Amino acid sequence: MTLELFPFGDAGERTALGRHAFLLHGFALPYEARLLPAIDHIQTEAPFHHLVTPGGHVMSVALSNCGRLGWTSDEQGYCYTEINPHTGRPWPSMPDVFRELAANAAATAGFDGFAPDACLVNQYLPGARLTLHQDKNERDLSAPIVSVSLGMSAVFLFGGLERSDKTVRVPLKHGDVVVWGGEDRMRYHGVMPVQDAPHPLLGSQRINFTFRKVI
Ligand code: MD3
Ligand code: FE
Repeated sequence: MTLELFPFGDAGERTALGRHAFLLHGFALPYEARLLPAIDHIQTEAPFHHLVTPGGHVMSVALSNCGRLGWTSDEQGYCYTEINPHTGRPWPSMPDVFRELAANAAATAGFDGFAPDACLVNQYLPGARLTLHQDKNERDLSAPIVSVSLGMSAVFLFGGLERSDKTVRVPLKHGDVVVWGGEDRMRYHGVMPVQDAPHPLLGSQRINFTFRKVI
């Protein structure tokens, strides 16, 4: 079963998605002018790449990373690495504007002192989707995850602690930031196939970055 939520909030508003999960509407908008060149730089240093799942499927979402650790996959499965296996170089460092945005969003949601060591940068072109999953490869599960959505809108699916639990559909728009921690940290989640409705600044793509404290 799927429930509709109604978080078409205005910038500055906050919607609670759980006891420890908050959608901060438009929270990234004041950072936009500094974020876009930073994303261009990351993309040049560490081009987007389609990971192959342990089951042998090519993911529709393309991935890059910045920060000390990057999320990638090898024959064994998924892992965090210090070296980008596709370039042989360390991941680009986390831009100051990324750190500021992540820490300020986390503090606004009640998580002081958030210092992420990894940032996954996901690129969705029209049709790309992310099936329901949990993020459980981080050693520090006490830290929240902060996610920033830019470009085309997407419908986020927010489930429970079991894959079969009902999901809530949450529209995520350009500039929205979500902070997930505490009892909501291990919830199943995913992204519905992204519709092609080009964004004035980013065109036919959605960029999402998720900040994590891995170690
Ligand atoms: C809820 N990315 O990279 S971000 C992922 O929009 C991922 O690209 C999605 O799921 C995206 O793993 C969603 C939001 C997110 C990240 C981690 C979570 C939501 C979460 C962990 C627990 C609950
Ligand atoms: Fe995830």
